[in-house]
Amino acid sequence: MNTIDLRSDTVSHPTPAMREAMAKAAVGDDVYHDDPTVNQLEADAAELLGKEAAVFVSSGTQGNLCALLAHCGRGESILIGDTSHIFRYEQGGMAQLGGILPHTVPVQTNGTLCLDDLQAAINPDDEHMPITSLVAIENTHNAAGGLPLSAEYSAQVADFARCNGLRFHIDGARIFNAAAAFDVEAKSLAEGADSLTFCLSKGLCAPVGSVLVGDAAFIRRARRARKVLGGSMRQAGILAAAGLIAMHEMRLRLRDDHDNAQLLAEGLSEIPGLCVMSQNTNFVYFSLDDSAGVNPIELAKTLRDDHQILISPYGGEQGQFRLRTHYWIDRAAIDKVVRVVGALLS
Ligand code: TLP
Repeated sequence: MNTIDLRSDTVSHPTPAMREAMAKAAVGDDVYHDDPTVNQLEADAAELLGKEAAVFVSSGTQGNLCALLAHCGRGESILIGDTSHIFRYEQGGMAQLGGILPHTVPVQTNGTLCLDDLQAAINPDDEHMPITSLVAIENTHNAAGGLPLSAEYSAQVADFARCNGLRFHIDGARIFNAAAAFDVEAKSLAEGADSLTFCLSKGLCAPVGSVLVGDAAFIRRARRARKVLGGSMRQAGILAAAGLIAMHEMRLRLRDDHDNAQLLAEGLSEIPGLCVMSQNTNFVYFSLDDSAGVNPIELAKTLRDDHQILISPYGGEQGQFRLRTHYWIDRAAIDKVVRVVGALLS
């Protein structure tokens, strides 16, 4: 990738090792459970997250929706963060396709949901009201700036769910970033959860795919949900082969992306007129103040057109930007971004 693409970690391309493994992958018809590479990916994913079973899905959005459809019936309600990806950016699939009602609670600045808010949001046993059946959290939390949530917090939510007879789902699209940030095994962050979706296609560089894990009976229901969503795949081992490298090898280097994000944040924070708002895991947010004297949309355009640097303006004209590091952003790229942005703002 010659372009320095910091818009998201979803833009990361497959590595040469992935392309080679994809070309050589053993395949079969996965609807018959016949694809050895998919079977391997699912078995390894279940083990890595400390669950009984797993199902390979096409995206994080599909994994989350399969989970909600497998956990909840029509007319049931789930407790979910008001800035969570599931609530804000998945088209309300749970309501559109599953008749499931989101009941939102505020996401705290540290990315958590407050247990008192969750408790207060559970509907009483009253025939006027939907039955509250599930709580979902997001780790790392995208809208909270990539903040990782600890195993202790997950355990508290698991306790809360158990005491109140709720199921517990984690949107762990970037769960391995959270594990790298705390230097723990990802399974410790999933303990007590009934299900978790994680993505192979973001910082882990696989071209396509996510995995949903949970107990065997849940995964059977999730496979049915995936089928009705048109998400069953046939010789998907070609994709799973890249997924195996993502999960076993790329997961182990995510700390480098966090270190690069920190370097980027440190470099940018030296530039007058620019304020680094936050840096967590592989996310960096910055804003421009009036002294910068540059229109934020123009800045993004100049970076793209003249320097092949892609960043996401965030909040329109308000002058905020979102950057994400990943495998294809090395130290030289970080240095270049800091140098070029510094020159454009001087
Ligand atoms: N997030 C994407 C965009 O959709 C915003 C991004 O660039 O960050 N959960 C979380 C926490 C996510 O950040 C995303 C993707 C998903 C789920 C959905 O994953 P996909 O894109 O594979 O459906």
